[in-house]
Formats: sequence, structure tokens, C-alpha cells
Amino acid sequence: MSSEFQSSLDTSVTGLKTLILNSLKFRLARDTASATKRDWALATSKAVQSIIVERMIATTAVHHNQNVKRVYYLSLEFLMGRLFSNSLYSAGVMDDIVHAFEELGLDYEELRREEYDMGLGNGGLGRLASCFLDSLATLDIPAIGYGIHYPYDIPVPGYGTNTVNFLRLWESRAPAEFDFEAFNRGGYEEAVREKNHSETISKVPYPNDKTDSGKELRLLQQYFFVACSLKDIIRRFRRENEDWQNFPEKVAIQLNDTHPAIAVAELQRILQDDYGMPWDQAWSIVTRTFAYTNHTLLPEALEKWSVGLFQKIVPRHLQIIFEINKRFLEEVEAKWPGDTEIKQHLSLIEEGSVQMVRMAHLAVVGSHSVNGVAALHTELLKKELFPDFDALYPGKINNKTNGITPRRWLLACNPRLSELITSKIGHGWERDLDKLRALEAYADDPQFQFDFMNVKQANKVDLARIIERDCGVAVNSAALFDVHVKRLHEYKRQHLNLLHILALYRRLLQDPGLDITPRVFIFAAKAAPGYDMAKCIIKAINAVAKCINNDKRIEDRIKVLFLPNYRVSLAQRIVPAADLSEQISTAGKEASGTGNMKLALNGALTIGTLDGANVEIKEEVGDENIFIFGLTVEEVRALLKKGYDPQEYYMKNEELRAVVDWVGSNYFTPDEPPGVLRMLRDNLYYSDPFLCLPDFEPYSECQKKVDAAFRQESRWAKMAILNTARMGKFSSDRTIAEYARDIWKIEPIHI
Ligand code: 26Q
Repeated sequence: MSSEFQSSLDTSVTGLKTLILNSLKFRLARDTASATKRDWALATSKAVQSIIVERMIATTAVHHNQNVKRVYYLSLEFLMGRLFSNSLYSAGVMDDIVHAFEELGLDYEELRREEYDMGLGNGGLGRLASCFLDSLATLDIPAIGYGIHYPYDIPVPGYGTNTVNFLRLWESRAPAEFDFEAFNRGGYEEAVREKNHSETISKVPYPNDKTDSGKELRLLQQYFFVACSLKDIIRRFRRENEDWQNFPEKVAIQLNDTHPAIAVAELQRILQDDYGMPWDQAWSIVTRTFAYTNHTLLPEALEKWSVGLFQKIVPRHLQIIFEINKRFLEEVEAKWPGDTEIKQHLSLIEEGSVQMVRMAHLAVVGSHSVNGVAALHTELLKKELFPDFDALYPGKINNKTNGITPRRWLLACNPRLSELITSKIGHGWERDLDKLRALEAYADDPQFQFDFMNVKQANKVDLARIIERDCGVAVNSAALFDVHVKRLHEYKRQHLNLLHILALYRRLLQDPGLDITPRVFIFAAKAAPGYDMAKCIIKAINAVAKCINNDKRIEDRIKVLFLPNYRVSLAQRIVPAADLSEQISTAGKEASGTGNMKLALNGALTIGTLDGANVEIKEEVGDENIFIFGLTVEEVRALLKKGYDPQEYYMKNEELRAVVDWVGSNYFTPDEPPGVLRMLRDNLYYSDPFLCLPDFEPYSECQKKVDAAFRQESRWAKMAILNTARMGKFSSDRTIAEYARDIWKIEPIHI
């Protein structure tokens, strides 16, 4: 850590009080008598901001003066969550702010909750981008994130270091406030139409829409975002360098999925059209600059745009893509002479009734690195999605298993556990998560087990309060907290969990004396706007919850909650309180998962399939500390190959039959039109594309083992401790160090 950097601000408790009072007075124009909670929260964040901004200016200056290489992380999504406590930790003033608050008569927890989440994204991919920014700054790597929506730079401070990188977010504005010419021509409507049109580009996060206008908006957003970012990157490069040949030595651009892949064509266009570079020279710079991360194998999530749409929105880029493709197919011809089938497979253009541009192929051809996000996912990328690319470019496809930032996902979200850990093994784990291994020594220690489970218990009491407030349901915090939180998608199989809940409920009704571990089933999820089946599953969970939660016969032994408005800040409350982590996707479908890592780090045990990063979590924690069930990737493939028939499983298992029919009946929705949940039942009965039925019985049996293990308190505590102790691999610091070494070839710069 550097010693040269000196803050000009007084960050003692007294100094912080002065900073806060000054920003309340001079920046918000409030006095202490009339200030609301919001005013105080805002004043504090402005005060803390000034500490961080000072370091950001210093960071930028050092990077500029030393003409360093930078990483540019291009992502259409960033789920930053709240910034407040993260900033306090990074500015190194957490304890002093709490003291300053005490002296000012303010409550830290209360003010912290005034902040809204910065939620510019959907799920894992967006949160991963935010964890990466945290790790990049913490590892002192010069980096800038680029995203869409807010019109300013968000500082990204490292932890325990002076580096402050930033996230730059683009917003589209019409060039003129009001077009008087248009007003004279066509009146008010006409005058504001153009302004509104150009500003919608960054108004709403792209809907993953089925309509043509939705698709057009998304492609427009992607191009807008890429054009702004590349212009900024090139401006910065040109300020510091003369020779274009050095571009790849100074600039590494990471494409977070194919969403910004049009950047490949945009950079080629700029180099040729604006700087007069010949094709080959430009293309060599392009391919040495870009790297692409793939986050999905699901065919429906692979981006394709019709050639017609491209022609309408970005005709020059379409020309360039055709030229890239022509030259690329010549390469393919040289490798496999006369093989037209392989050319069809690899082409950037999909032929058919409508020609489509395959964005993933553009990204692969235009990058020097293509990485998957977990070992299994990368193997499937090589073997199933891109086998011919792997043969053509050996070594280009590589693995970078995802990670999560321990600053947000342990230090900030779980202060009780953080303190307990530090009391045993000291500080240092915050920046070197492998240090948690030292906790293994205490896994059998009854006192430590007791303290560890007490932390969990206190966190569960906190969550129970949130549940009571938001759902109006009282839950027993001694029950097993069974947590299924993530985007709602059929492949993640929230409905398989629901089938198991129905089976338990049914068993309890049939045998009122049945001895089961009391459980609280906690769901939280958002669904894409146009995804009807996902919405139906949410409806089904809520309907079943209402019925079970009000059924006196089962004496509160199970409760089901669907927490509304799932977001980063809510995840930070749920994760520390979980006993069991549901990671039950159909094998081969979840690229990695990152919630699985957050929950295990906080001492939840995983019940999961051998999918995504679950495989590596199992390797780390050991088979005896995780509950694995269900079909493997190979078994899924074999079953589909031989012809999967859900009714075979339905007929074989009386309980399964009963719960599948139950969910589709009107039993849980008596006040609604008949058949509202029918589509869910029919989906399972007729097609079951994600194999819930074959996995139902293994899942249900595995849940019995969970039930039994939870009753053995000491055994459970040991397993939970070993999960926390063995999560070091899943720090995003490890992930980012691998990207830096293997892909970006970039060194840290200490400020
Ligand atoms: C595509 C086309 C049109 C409109 C929208 C989209 C679109 C938007 C978002 C497609 C995919 C996404 C998001 C994907 C995502 O979050 N994937 C998750 O990435 C995580 C980080 O690598 C993994 O851990 C998860 O397994 C993966 O599902």
C-alpha cells in the first residue's frame, strides 16, 4: 500500500463531523434543526464522496502521467446496489463515521437505508460486472467501466488501497431543448417528438422484447453505448500516445456478453474510415484489443439481429460485418477446403428465410480471448456451442470461473460474521479470501460452533423482521431458512422447489403427526416483462404461500414467502440469514451462478445439481459438506436423446402426480377465473423442457437428508463453518487476477 498519497481532508471523528455539517449547510442549504433523515444521509454521502473523489483525481492523474495500460469493461448492465457503506469501508472511515453519527445523534442503520439501489441490470451478469469493478480497484488495476443510463461518473474505490477507478454511464440527450423550426412546422407534438425519441435510448433498460420496435430500441442502445465508449477510449489513447500500433498495448476491452459486440465493427470502422488505416492493419488492432465473455449456452439467449434491422440502424457496420465474414470464411476454407457445412456453422450470418447476424460469432472472431464463467460451462462451450471455433483457434476459448467481492458479500452484508471471523483469524481476509482457511481449525470447536450459529440466528431474526414488515407473515427464526433467490427462469427451476413444498404440505395434511424440521421457504425473483411462464410461476408461489401460511392444521411447521422487489440491497439482507441455498438448475443450463457463492460464503449449505460453479463449490467444500442430487449433464443429454416423456415419471410417482395436478387446479386460486395456473401444470405434464419430473424424487430424497442434518446441530454448524472457510477460490479478486494475467496482460499501478 502506498504511503505517498496524502489526503487534504481531516478524516478524524471531529473532521468527519465538520465535513458532514458543512455539506448539510453549504451543499444542501439545510440547518441541523430542519434536516430530515434523507438530508443527513445525503450530506454524509457528499462528505464521504469528497474523500473518495480526491483519491479518484489522484488515481486518474497517475494513470495519465504514467501512460498506463487500462482495462475497459463494457457492460450494458451494472447492478451496483447501494454505494454508501461500501464507500465508508473503502475510505477507511467506517468506525469513525459511526462515532461521528453517535455524537451528532444520528442512527447509522437508519440513514444507510435511505439510499435507493442503483439497479441498472437484470441479474448475475450485471452484478458480476459490479463485483469486478470492486476487485479491479482493490487490485490497483487501471480500469474504467462503461455502462448506460446516469449522466455522470460513479467513483469505484478499492478496499485498503488508494486506487479509485470509475464507472462512466452514458445518457442520450437531444441536442436542443426545443426545436422552434419543428414547432412552426407541426406544433408542439412535432417539436418534442424528436427530442423524446432520441432520449428514450437511455431511458429504460432494454426490454428483451418480442416486438420489432423493442428490438430496434435495443440495437440502438447497444450502438449508442458502444459509440460513446469507443470515442472516449480513443480520445484518452490519443491524448497519451502517437502511434496506433501501441493501441493493444494500452487498451484492453472486455465485452460482457455479446451485448456490446457491435464494438468490433465500430472500432474497425473508426480505424478505416476516420483514420484511413488499411483493412489488415486495422483488423489486427481490433482482434488484439477485444476479449469476450460468454454467459449462456441457452440458444434463446444468444443474440441475433436480422440483416434488415442492421441495414436500417447501422448500414456501414453491416457492410463491415459482411467483409469480416468474407475474409473469415476464406480462413475457414483454407483450414477445411470444400467443407460447406462447416462454413454454414461458423458464418457470422445465419442463412434462412430471414438472414440474421450472429453476434456471438462476431465476438468470437473479433476477439483474442473467449471465456466461459465456470469450468463446466467452458467445457460445454468448447464441446457443444463452439466446437468448430475451438478447432480453428485452439486455446482461444478459456475458463475464468466467476467470483464475488468479499467486501460487499461478507464484510458489508454480514458485520456480525465479519467480526467473529476477525476475532479468530485477524484482518487480512478482506483482501485475501484464502485466509478464511484458517477457520477450519475451529470447525469442531464447540464454542466457535455456538458463536457461528448465534450470528446466523441473529441474522435470521433481522430477516424475520423484514419478512413481517414486507409480507405480513410472522416466521419462527429457529426454523430452517431455505432460500431460493435469483432471476425467475424455468431452467433455474423455482417450480421444482414449489413441487417439493406441495409434497411436504400434502404429507403434513395426510399425517398431522409427521415429524419434520420446521422450515421457512424464502423466494425472491424478478421475471422478464414478456415471460409469461415465469410470471405464472411467481403467481403459483404466491398462491401456494397464501394457502399454506394461513392453514392452522399444519401448526406453522412450514411457511412460504415471496419477497417483493428483489434487488442487491435485499440480497444483502437475505444472504447472511440463509441456512440452505437452493441451486437446482437443470444440469448444463446455469453457466455459473454467483448467488451460490454468496450464500456458501455466509455459511449456508447448498442443495444443488452438478451445474455451473456448483461443481467447483463441491470440489472446494468436499462432498460431505454439500447436498448434491439429480441428473448430470451427460444423463440429461442421454435422456433427451432417447426421447424424454414427462408422463412416464408422472405415472410412476403417486405423490408427483398429485402435486402436479394440484398446482394446476383452482385449489390455490379460489377467487380467480378457473385455469389461471393451468399453463404451469400443462407445461410440466406435456413437455417439461427443464426436466423437473425426473429430478423430483431425487430432490425430495435429498431434502430429507437436509432435514435430518439440520437436527444435528453440531454437525450442521461444522458443515456451515467449513463452507465459509473454503470459499476463498470464489473471491472476484482471484477471478480478476486471472483475467489480468491471462487476457489483459496488465499490471497493477499503486497510487
Ligand atoms: C439478450 C437479448 C436481448 C435482450 C436481452 C438479452 C439478455 C440480457 C441479459 C440476455 C442475457 C442477460 C443476462 C444474463 C445473465 O445474467 N447471465 C448470468 O451470468 C452470470 C454471470 O456470469 C452467471 O453466473 C449466470 O449463470 C448466468 O445466467
